[in-house]
Amino acid sequence: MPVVLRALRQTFVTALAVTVLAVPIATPWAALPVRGDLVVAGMSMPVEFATAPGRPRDLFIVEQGGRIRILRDGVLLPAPFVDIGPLVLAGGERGLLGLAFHPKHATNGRLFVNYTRAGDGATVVASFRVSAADADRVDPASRGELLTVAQPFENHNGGALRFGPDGYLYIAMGDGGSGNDPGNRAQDPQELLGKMLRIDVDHGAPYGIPPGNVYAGSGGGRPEIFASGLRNPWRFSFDRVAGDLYIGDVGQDAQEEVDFLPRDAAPGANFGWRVVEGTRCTGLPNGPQCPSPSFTPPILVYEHGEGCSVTGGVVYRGRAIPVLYGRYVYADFCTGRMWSAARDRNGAWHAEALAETGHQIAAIGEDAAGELYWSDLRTGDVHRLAGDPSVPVAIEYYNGANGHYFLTAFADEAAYLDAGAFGGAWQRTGYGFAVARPLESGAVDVCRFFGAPATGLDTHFYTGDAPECAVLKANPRWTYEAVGFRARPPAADACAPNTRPVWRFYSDPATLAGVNHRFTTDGTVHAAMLARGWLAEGVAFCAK
Ligand SMILES: [Ca+2]
Repeated sequence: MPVVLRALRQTFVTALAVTVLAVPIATPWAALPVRGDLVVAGMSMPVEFATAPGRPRDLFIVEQGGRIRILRDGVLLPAPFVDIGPLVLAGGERGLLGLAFHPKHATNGRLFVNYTRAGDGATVVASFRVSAADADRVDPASRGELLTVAQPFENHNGGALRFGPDGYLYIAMGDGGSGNDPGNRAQDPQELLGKMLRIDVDHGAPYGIPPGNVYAGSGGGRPEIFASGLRNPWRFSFDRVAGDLYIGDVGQDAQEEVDFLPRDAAPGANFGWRVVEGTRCTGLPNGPQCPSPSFTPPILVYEHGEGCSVTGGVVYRGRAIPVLYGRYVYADFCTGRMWSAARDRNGAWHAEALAETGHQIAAIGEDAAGELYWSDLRTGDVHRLAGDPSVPVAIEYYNGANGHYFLTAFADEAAYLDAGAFGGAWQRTGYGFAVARPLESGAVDVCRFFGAPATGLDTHFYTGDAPECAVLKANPRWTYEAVGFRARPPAADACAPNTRPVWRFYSDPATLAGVNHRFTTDGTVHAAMLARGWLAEGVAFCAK
C-alpha cells in the first residue's frame, strides 16, 4: 500500500456518519452485473474487515488509527469495540492492520490483532478477550503479546491475520520495507520478514509451532515460517468453502500479483521475492537462479499501467450475486479497478474486470453471510457489492433428496423455492449466471423441460437449440415447461467474447443412479462433476 497522508485521519476522525445509500458505481467495462452500495460514510481509514464465529449480524471494521468498529445489520454502532490508539503508531503503511477472531470465539471470546507499536514501529501480534460483561467491548486488561517483530523501515508491514481451515493463525509479514528488499529478508529463513507465518494459539506459551511447519524442530530457519518470498502481502484470505489461500502481494516497480495455495498445501512454498517480481526476474543479487522451479508462481498478475498496488480480496460466497459465486475478487489500491477471477475447466486462471470504482481500495472483506465489502481509504467510506436486479440471472438449485439440479431465472419461482417450497428440499448451490435480457438481439429462447420420475427420467433439461426443443416437445416422456430464459447460442462449442460457456453435464444411468443434468459456467464445478463420474456434453449455450 502506498503512502497515505496523515491528514486524512484527522479530517475524517470526527466525520463519522451512518448512511445507507444505493449509489451505482461507474462500471463502463464491467463484465458482470454488479453495483456498489454505500454502507457507511466517513470512517477513519478503514483497512480491514473481519467476522466472528457466533456473531452473524456483525461485521468488524478495523480503523488504521487503532479502533475497531462494529457494523451490525448494516448500521455502525456508535461506540468502538476497542480503541488501542495509544499503543499504535499509525500513518503511512503503519497502524492497526489486522484482526482475526478465534475459531471458538463464541465460547472463548478470543481475538487477535496486528499493529505497529508506538515508539519503535515494531510489528506486534497480540490477543484480547471480549468483556465478560459486554460482548460489544473488548476487555483492555486481557491483552497478551504473542509475537513482536522489529521493523527496519516504515513500509511493507503486511499485517493481515486469518485462521486457516487447520485452526492455526496465519500472519502476513512484509519484507521489512525500503525498496528491493535490501536485506534480502524475504528469502532468508532466519528472518520472519517477507513470510507467511503460522502459529498455534491453543498450545504453548504464548503460542506453539504447528508440527508441519517448514522449520519445526529442524533448526534450519525460524519455526513460525509457513511460506516465504513475499514482498508486502497486503490482505490475504481463505476461501470459506474450499479452504484455499489467496495472497495479494504488492509489487515493486513492474507487476502486482496474487499468490495461491490450495487447501492443505504442504508448508514451504516460496513465492519468489526478491528474486522474482510477479513473473519477472529482478536481477537482484544473492538469490537462487531465476526463473527457478522452486518458486510458486502467482496465479494472477497485472502490469503497472493497470494499477500500482494490489489489494488482495476474497472468494465470493454470498447469495446476492449468483454470477460471482466462487470467483476471487481483488482490486488495485491506486486505480480502484476491481477484478474477479476463476479457474477454467483446464485449471488455468482468468481475470475479468468487475468495476471501476475510482476508490482507494484498502481492504476487501466479507460478512458472515459471505457478502462482499470494500473500503475507500481516501473517503473512509465502506461499500457493499450488490447484484444489478435489472439483469436476469439463472440461479441454480439442488435437491439433496434426489440429486436433482434445477435452474430458474424467474424471480417469483426463486422466491418460492427460497421460502421452502417442497419442504425445503431445494437449496441454492450459490452458482448462477447472467442470461440475456428478454429482447436482446443475438439471443435465443432456452426451452425448459421436465422429465418426470414416472417416465423413467427425473431431471430438468434446458436447450437453446430450436430443433432439439421441437423434438423434445414431441416426445411424451418430456414435459415442456416454459422458455426458461434467453441466452446466446454457441458456435462450434465456443462462445463469443464477453460471454461465457455454460457446460452441460449428464449423469449416465448405466453408471450413476438416475438420469440427471447439470449446467455450469464454473471451471471448478466442471472438474468436480467430471471427478464424480458425470459426462461432459459440451457447451449448451453462452451466458454472461
Ligand atoms: Ca512472487
